[in-house]
Amino acid sequence: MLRSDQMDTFLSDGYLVVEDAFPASDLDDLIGEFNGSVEDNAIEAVSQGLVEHTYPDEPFPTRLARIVESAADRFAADDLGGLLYRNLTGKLRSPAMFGVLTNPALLDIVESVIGREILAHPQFNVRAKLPAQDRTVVPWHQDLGYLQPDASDTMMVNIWLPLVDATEENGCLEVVSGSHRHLIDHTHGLGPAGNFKGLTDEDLPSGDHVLCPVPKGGVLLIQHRTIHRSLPNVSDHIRWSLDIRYSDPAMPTGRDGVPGFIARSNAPQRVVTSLEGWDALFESTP
Ligand SMILES: O=C(O)CCC(=O)C(=O)O
Repeated sequence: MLRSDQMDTFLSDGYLVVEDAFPASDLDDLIGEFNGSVEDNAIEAVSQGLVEHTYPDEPFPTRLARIVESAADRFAADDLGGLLYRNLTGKLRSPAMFGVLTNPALLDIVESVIGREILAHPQFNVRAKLPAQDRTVVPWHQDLGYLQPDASDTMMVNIWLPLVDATEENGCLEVVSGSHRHLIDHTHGLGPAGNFKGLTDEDLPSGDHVLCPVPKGGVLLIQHRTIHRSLPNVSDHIRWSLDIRYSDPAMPTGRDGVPGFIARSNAPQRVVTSLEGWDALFESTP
């Protein structure tokens, strides 16, 4: 649970870093899954001639980057929708991802803010942010700018958590303190690769710009109007991260037609307790 001073900061500034939210080893299963996907994808990419090497001895924080760098056509290898990123980006549904989304320590933090009825929100992302990769440098934005406006009054707890220590050098997030009180129209075509909706410097309300390095096992909490961006990764390794969200199941998610799942509730029969249960929601959604 958050302490009352942490709650006060989250509500007044619109963000909070909790450096020791859960044991870093709680991420081992997910990192294990990602290692397996990096390996499987690399073997297939070598057999297709897309890349030269699988780099089996390279550790998790660098392996995918070394593999991509080995490609003769780096642009093709670095296609975020392509083979090397299969099961490594976006809205991945897997056993370990379900495990992180239902991590009791994370749900305790969320419960401190929105109470015991908790929906794991349908909008979430796995991100592998490689060094010197323009397409993963995210410009200033509010998450609400990416949701339908009916979610405007839904209190959300947006949790950003790194799978390696996130630093200024490898592209941690930066927030505008107090910006959660504003709602600002977003513009298409921003970011160094022009691939994101976002806000220009001129759009920003006043408020301190605060860099938010987060160690592995820690989290950055923001709200759905908190203005934030991610910095370029100028390190030699990948900044792996998840951004996941939680909200009150009784309130609009801003993602009509995409199911979230009940992760905690006073009515135990409502709680989804397995990946299969989460998958089943997609089968029953028209
Ligand atoms: O992880 C990143 O680089 C960007 C994350 C972000 O902007 C978000 O979670 O809304």
